[in-house]
Amino acid sequence: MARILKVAAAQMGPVHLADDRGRVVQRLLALLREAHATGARLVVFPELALTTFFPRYWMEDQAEIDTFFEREMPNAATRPLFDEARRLGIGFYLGYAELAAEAGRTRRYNTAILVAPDGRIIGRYRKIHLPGHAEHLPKAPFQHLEKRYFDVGNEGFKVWRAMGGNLGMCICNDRRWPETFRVMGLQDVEMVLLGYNTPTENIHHPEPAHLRMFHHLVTMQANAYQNGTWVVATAKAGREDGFAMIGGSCIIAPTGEIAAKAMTEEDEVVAFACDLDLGAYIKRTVFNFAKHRRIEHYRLITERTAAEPPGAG
Ligand code: CDT
Repeated sequence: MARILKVAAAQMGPVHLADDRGRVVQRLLALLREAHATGARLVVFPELALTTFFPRYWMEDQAEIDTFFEREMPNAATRPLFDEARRLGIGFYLGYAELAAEAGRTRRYNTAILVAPDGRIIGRYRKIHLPGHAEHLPKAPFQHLEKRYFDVGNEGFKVWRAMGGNLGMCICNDRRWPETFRVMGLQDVEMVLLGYNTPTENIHHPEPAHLRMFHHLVTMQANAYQNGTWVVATAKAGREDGFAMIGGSCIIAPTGEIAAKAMTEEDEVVAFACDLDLGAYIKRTVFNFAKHRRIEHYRLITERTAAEPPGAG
């Protein structure tokens, strides 16, 4: 029998600084219900879905920074989302800023959780490839301070057996890295869930605006195919207090083809009935890892971080 998992990417338009959690959760609830009405059993919300993309702001007061973080999940603000998802029997991925106490120390992560249709949190991913910078760049049009506000994720790239398939998670910038997908591919991932906030402008190097969407799609399409997996990618899009971010939420098939894609930069649901067995022939043939991988030639991937020209070592 075919293993069909109908999944929805629940794209959000902008969340402004002045929007409180209650208002945001009302929007998430509306998206959840719309996704459920399409027949979806799993909904993917964006990265840092509960607040504006606050790493664009330079802040020095830790108490102010911490207002963007959640100390527990669910909490009073997000409980209605968990309750409604359980009532509808629908699972979800939610990205948020997590404040955690670990071995007596406070840690801050850019986190996503996987919540089962019965309301249990069954998976957690803490973002590993933190982009941007830690120092203030006063000349830049906005900041990208993920390296200042977050610790590097400490739980690896895991895959969970859930909803009838093998589900993995990552967050935004992780999607640009083949290592992210290959580590999950080696755990036989069948669907990778990810949320993102991608500014339309690259503050590190001027480049044509169209490249932001091209790179977003080309990396995920290639990695979907090379690992025989579905990819469900959900944006927080549009102009948050005037700062523009790309849309382009999409569901990508293991063939690398785009199965469904958002049209707007607003709250929008796109859904697709994904055959979790579609990637099997790719994993059996061209990307049969057991048969074709040559790990004896891949050592540099884990031994070396920065590129070094030949003869420099
Ligand atoms: N949120 C996030 O990871 N955004 C990055 C921006 C990269 S440029 C600093 C992204 O990969 O889309």
